[in-house]
Parts: sequence; structure tokens; C-alpha cells
Amino acid sequence: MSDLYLGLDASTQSLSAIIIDLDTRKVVYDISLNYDEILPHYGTKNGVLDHPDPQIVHSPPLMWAEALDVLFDKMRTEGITLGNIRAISGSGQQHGSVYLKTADTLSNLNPSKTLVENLSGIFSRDTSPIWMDSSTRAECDEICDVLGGLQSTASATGSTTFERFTGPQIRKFYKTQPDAYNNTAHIMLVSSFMASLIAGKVAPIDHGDGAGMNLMDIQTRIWHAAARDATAPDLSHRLPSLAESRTIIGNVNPYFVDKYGVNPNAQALVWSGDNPNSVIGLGLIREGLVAISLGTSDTYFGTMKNCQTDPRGEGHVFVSPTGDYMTLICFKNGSLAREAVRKSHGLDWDGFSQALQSTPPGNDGKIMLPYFEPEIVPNVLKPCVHRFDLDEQDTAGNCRAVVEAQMMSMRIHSEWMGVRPSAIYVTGGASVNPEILQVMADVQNCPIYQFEVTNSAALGAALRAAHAHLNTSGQNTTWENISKGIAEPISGSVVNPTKTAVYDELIKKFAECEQIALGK
Ligand code: ADP
Ligand code: XUL
Repeated sequence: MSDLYLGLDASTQSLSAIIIDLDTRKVVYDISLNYDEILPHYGTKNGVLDHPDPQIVHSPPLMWAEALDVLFDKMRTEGITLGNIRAISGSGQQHGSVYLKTADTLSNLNPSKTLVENLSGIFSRDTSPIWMDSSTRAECDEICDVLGGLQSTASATGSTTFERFTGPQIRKFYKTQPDAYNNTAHIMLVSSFMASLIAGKVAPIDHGDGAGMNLMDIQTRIWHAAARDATAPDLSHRLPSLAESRTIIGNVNPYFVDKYGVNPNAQALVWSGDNPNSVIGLGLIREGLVAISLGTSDTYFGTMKNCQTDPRGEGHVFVSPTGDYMTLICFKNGSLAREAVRKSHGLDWDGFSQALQSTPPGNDGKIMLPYFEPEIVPNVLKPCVHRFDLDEQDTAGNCRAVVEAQMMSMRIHSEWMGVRPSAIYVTGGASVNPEILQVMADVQNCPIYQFEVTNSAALGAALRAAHAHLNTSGQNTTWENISKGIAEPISGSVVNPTKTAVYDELIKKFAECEQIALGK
């Protein structure tokens, strides 16, 4: 039987798994379990807990752990040969943080109990602030001031301070719940928390996800002492070590061996963020390629050899699993904004696509600024949907307006990268929708390529597991070899631009509307 590699993805709305057989270059298993559906007792909506303040967005970390049990149980009962798994890695929604009183139990989990039973009482904070949280403006300003302002914070940590980044979130926790902070022995990211469960010990944070914390020195890739001190006292012993994303933590936690029959020699790798993993899952291993992920958030990213930060402070520099840098811009009003429009007009996705087909590119000048949730880029803390020359009841006009707004915003706010893409690779749940991709192609004026696997983060994690396993077992291999025939666009899948000129004009109006909406 072939060697198998498992990639997991703990995203905002679901836990997914992809298993690859590298000999045949095939994905042999691909599943996604939606938290709201499989674990309704946590009461989440789209994976997050309801809160009266739209700026506060948390999820329960126990839910992510319980989903792991559900997933492994499903794989075992579906007859997946977990005994052939050689290495496991994973991907987590970025920035979210998990707070533990102790990690002693991790190496000693009782397989006759569930993960929930095993982990009961270990959290010093029952809920985790996630990337959608925007409640830390004050803490962002405090840290940024100590580090010398926007540009020096960005050149120190890869980004200026952002509300969702882990450092400002930790500072808010320390300021508002000092006793619980003092009671915290370990602060983890979603990725390193899940890796710690899989490895049975406190996992390092990889450089890719570490760069999303405002705590890592982006040049030297070690904790940035001044940023750490500006965040909270006595933070150094609460943070784990930082490591390259190819680091093997050890063998898989015996819990998964005894309970589900996972190969006892399977290597547990560090995890990374969903966006760095997607770089590998999309084969973005050369500079100049750009990808757009249409997941819960929409992200625009690409690899970069030298570290160049955004002077306007909207974009980020992270570290790619290849060791190069990657640039990223994150738009919070992605799939959930498209869904809000779709649902308010009583449509399914087919109806939404028909609405896009029935309206002309440029939407006769109708414009929406879809800030259904507080927005990251541009920074909008109070959610508000603005419409210009657009009637709220105009079903087709609103469907086209939300997608055009998202694509024009990506074009405007990625200009600092200094390269207009010649091809865009697309991933995430909405990348199956050809009408949305047509708008993307027209606004960006470049061809869009689709992939067979829409979860590039889980695929990237599986490929990282294979890369690390082969390179530590004497079968040296390159990223080019790993991605060949599997992390490549579907041949012939291209969506070419057709009507582009209209957007060169409309984008000027859109930019003006954006300024008005931002009160500038
Ligand atoms: P995440 O990984 O952030 O949890 P996914 O990449 O799995 O998110 O994407 C989930 C989203 O994909 C859903 O919120 C849904 O809005 C969107 N989606 C699924 N199918 C379609 C479709 N046919 N057209 C547009 N969007 C879709
Ligand atoms: C990236 C970001 C989101 C999350 C969730 O900075 O906040 O893309 O990683 O997908």
C-alpha cells in the first residue's frame, strides 16, 4: 500500500481533511465537516459565537478539539487506512488565540475518553478571539506607539498593528482579565493548538502564522522583544518557540494511534496558517504568481523574495512555507457578504449566478460598499452597507454590486505591491462559481485559473507533510517535485477577461464612493 499524507484545516466554518497518495499524485480523501451542522450544541453560526457587539467575535476552542474526534472517527469508520499515514500537518484560520492553564494533559490523553473529556478544565479562557474580531483598536494604538508608529511597526513585525492580530488581542485579555491572564501558562494560535493535540505536546508556532501576531521579528524570525514587552508583561514564558514550517515535532500523539488506528510512526509536523498553506496548495512557489482565496474572508496573496512592507499599512508580509516571504491583503466581507446579499433576496447560488449573468459588466454604474461586518481593508469598525445609484430592492443589481465591489476593492488595495498580475489562481468555497470568476477576470483584466481541490489550505498542509517526511527520510525532494501534477490548475480551466474597459472607468467612481463612505 502507498504512503499517505494527511492535511487538516481548522478554518472558520469547518474542519477539513485531505489525504494524498504522492505516488499516484492523487487526492484519495477530501472531506469538510461544518461546525454548525456537526456540533450544534456549541450554538455557533458560521463557526462563531453570537455577541451583541459586532466587533467581538469568538469561537469555542473545545469545538475545534471535538471536531477532531468526529473527523478521525469518520475516517476510521469509512475504512481509510490510517495505518498508512506517514506524516500529518495542518492549517488553521490565522491570528485566533487559545489560552491554557496547563498543557500537561496533552501527552497523557486517555483514549477511552473523548478529547472534550480529556481537555476539560485546561483552558484559562473558554472562548478564543478569532480573526474576525475587531475590538482592539485601543491596544493596536498602544503597541504601535511604543514601536514608533505605523511604518516602523510594519518593518519590525511585517504588518502594522491590526485589531485581529494576536498581540493586540493578548494585550486586551491582559488589560481586561488580568487574573485569567496570570492563570495562563500557554498562549497558542489555532494552528499550534491543533498541532499540540496531534503531537501530544506544546507545538511551536511556524514562521508563517507567527508573522500574523505583531510579535515576531519579520527579518530574524525570532520573537521581537520590544513588541513582546509592549504587549503584556511576562509574555515570553507563555509563548512557545518559533520554528520553520518544515519542523517535525515528533510522532503522532498515542491517543490517535490507540483510538483510531493511526500509524504510530506517523510524524506530526508544525501547522501553519491557512494562507501560507494555500501558497503550497496552489503551487505558488515562484515569485510573480498571485492567488485569490474566496473563503469566509477573501484574501489576495503571492510570494515575494525580499521583504517589502506596505507603506499605507493595509497589507501584510508573512513567511511562506518555502522560507520566502509572502504578501497578503485580507478582506473580511468575503463569502459572508455574498451570502448576506443572496439570502436577503431569497436566492440559492444558482439564482445568484443567474443574477450576475443577467446584469451588464459595470452594473450601469450601480455601486455597493458591502461592509456587512466591520471591514479590515479599508478599515471600517462600524458595519454599514452603502449603496450609490442602487435600490436596495434591485435583486440582480445588488448581486452584481457586491461582487464587483469586492473585486474593485482588491484591485485598488493591492496597488502597493507594484505588480498587476498576469494570471490569478483561485481557491476557496466560492471559487467553484464561474460567474463570480468572470467578474474577477474582467475587473483584474487577467485570466483566472481554477483548481480541482477548492481547499488549497488542507492540500498545502498534506503536501508540506509529504515534503518534510521525504526530506527527513533521506529522499531529498524539492517543492517543484512535490507540487507537480497535484498543486496545478485544471488544464483548460481558464476564465478569460471579456469586458474590461468599463471597469477602468467604474473603478474611479468606486474609489470616490469609498472615500465618501469612509467619511473622507
Ligand atoms: P473557510 O475555509 O473560510 O471556512 P470555504 O473556503 O470553505 O471557507 O468557503 C465557504 C464559503 O463558500 C461559504 O460561506 C459559501 O458562501 C461559499 N460558497 C459555497 N458554494 C458557493 C457557490 N456555488 N457560489 C458562491 N459561493 C459559494
Ligand atoms: C488573514 C485572515 C484570514 C484568516 C481566516 O490575515 O485574517 O484569511 O486566516 O481565513
